[in-house]
Amino acid sequence: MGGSGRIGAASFLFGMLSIGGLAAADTIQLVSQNFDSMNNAGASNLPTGWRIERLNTVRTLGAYLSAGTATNATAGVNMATNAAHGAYNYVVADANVLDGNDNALGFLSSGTVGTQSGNLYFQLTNTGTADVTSLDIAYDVEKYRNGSNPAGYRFQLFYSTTGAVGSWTNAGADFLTSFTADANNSGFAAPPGASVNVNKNLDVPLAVGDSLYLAWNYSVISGTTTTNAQGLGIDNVSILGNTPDEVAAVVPVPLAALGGLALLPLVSLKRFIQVRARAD
Ligand SMILES: [Ca+2]
Ligand SMILES: [Ca+2]
Ligand SMILES: [Ca+2]
Repeated sequence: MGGSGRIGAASFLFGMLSIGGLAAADTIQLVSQNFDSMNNAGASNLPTGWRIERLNTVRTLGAYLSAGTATNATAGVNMATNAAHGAYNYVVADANVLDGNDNALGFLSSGTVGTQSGNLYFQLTNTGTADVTSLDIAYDVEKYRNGSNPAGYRFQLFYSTTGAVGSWTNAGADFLTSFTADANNSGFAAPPGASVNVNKNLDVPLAVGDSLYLAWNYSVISGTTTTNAQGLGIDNVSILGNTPDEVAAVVPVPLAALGGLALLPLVSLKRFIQVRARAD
């Protein structure tokens, strides 16, 4: 069949979908990660695709490829007031988890040089069959120790198409989680002492097969004094990809419009065109 027949069929479908009001954005789950499969040691490997890094400079990002693949410290219940700075595997007993422990990944600064910034990286790849036009990114920021640093501490999300030094874009206030100063540096008998859920849209596309690098930067909110830090972690990361050219409803297509393919359960105009192309 010729191209004109294809265009006619597509126009017919547009009309049908708008009349029925069936068009709806679809989403695909790209990531669901609670870190709970990690072991409970200080030196614990991160799940595939994740990297972790400590830098000597506040509010600074490095490079995905040069970051490490394991934590170097662990804490949980009653994190010590004199705990060392580091990249932490935060571990808390939880009977609902298969290995009995809920894990989260994060950092603690101190006055000692070594963890003025803590960066948690993830290489997000669209392994699906549909291009993604934007991302719904959700995660929890959990507090494992208070800190009396008057500037407070934060996690800020950044993103990059390469993961290289200097390539990072700030994801904005929607992805900034700040904690004001606490009265002390105490841990918690039942951590986390606070948990803030972030669930926002990041208006960045991700074509099939492409990668986007994400970086959660932990650091003091302002200034360069990193004593009396708060211990913060990231947990329960869920990333959905929005594919608005998908149509959730199943639309019957008349036999004539398909040239013999019969009644096709059509889930998207894009797929219809792909089917048409194969049929041709
Ligand atoms: Ca675990
Ligand atoms: Ca967890
Ligand atoms: Ca948790």
